[in-house]
Amino acid sequence: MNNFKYTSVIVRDVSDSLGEAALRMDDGPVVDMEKVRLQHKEYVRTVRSLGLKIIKMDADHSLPDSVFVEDPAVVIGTTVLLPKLGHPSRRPETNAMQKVFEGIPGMKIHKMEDIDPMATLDGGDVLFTGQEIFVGQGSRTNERGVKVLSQVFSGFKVTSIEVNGHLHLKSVCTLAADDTIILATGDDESTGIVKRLQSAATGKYKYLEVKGKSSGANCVYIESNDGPTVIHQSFSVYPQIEQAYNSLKGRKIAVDTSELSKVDGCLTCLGIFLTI
Ligand code: CIR
Repeated sequence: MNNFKYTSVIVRDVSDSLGEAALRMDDGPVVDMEKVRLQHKEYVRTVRSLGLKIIKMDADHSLPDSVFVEDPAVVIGTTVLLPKLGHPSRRPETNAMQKVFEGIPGMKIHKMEDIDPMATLDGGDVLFTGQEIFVGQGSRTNERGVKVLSQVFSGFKVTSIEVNGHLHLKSVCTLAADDTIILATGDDESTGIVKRLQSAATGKYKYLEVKGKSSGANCVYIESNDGPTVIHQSFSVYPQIEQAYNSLKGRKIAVDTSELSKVDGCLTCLGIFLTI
């Protein structure tokens, strides 16, 4: 299976209500919507430049967090899980997502709510390494959500990792190459998450650690026609990540989405990558 040989990506235009109403873990600086739109455009332009077809969903201004398409769908190959999102305000996001997948021939769609109405999960908690699936269990994903994920993706070993102090598992641990996981260990909580993942892992991985303030370590790993590529955050905004990414082989492209980080968005959350 060519797990990361992507052909297309689902993205969604930015909601006008993001700045005012998106969920955020901390009250912080005001979001500059013009900057958000420019950064999102640059992300889409970069992914397109890698030869991927863009499947663009219209913005929904009643759903402030809907640009973060990673959360309302988990896709491996032709199997799609539409989760019941952990936060109630985001749950309607799966409706438009379902329509998109119904329009793609060959996709097998599973709705979490039909399997277990009490289960919740966000796609940001799901780290697929090609060898196994790790799933963060914390504020958004519950034990029943983990169980449904294991049932739907029964061909893979699924291991739950307790996540505290951070929004999602992928806020701390992301795939940076087909055998490499980048780990952010900037605080006690992330160090704990990383330790739990490393001791539960059964696949063979290299680990790359980002010390100091951990935000910005999250990246997107893509095998396009041009070979493996990592899209990471800008070194000038997040100097603490530079050493780790410089030690990675292959092509690296920086895309600055730091304005979205004000509402806890990272790079993986902006796209759903498809191999079909
Ligand atoms: C939320 O709290 O749900 C959004 N403001 C941020 C979601 C980011 N999602 C992701 O990294 N997968």
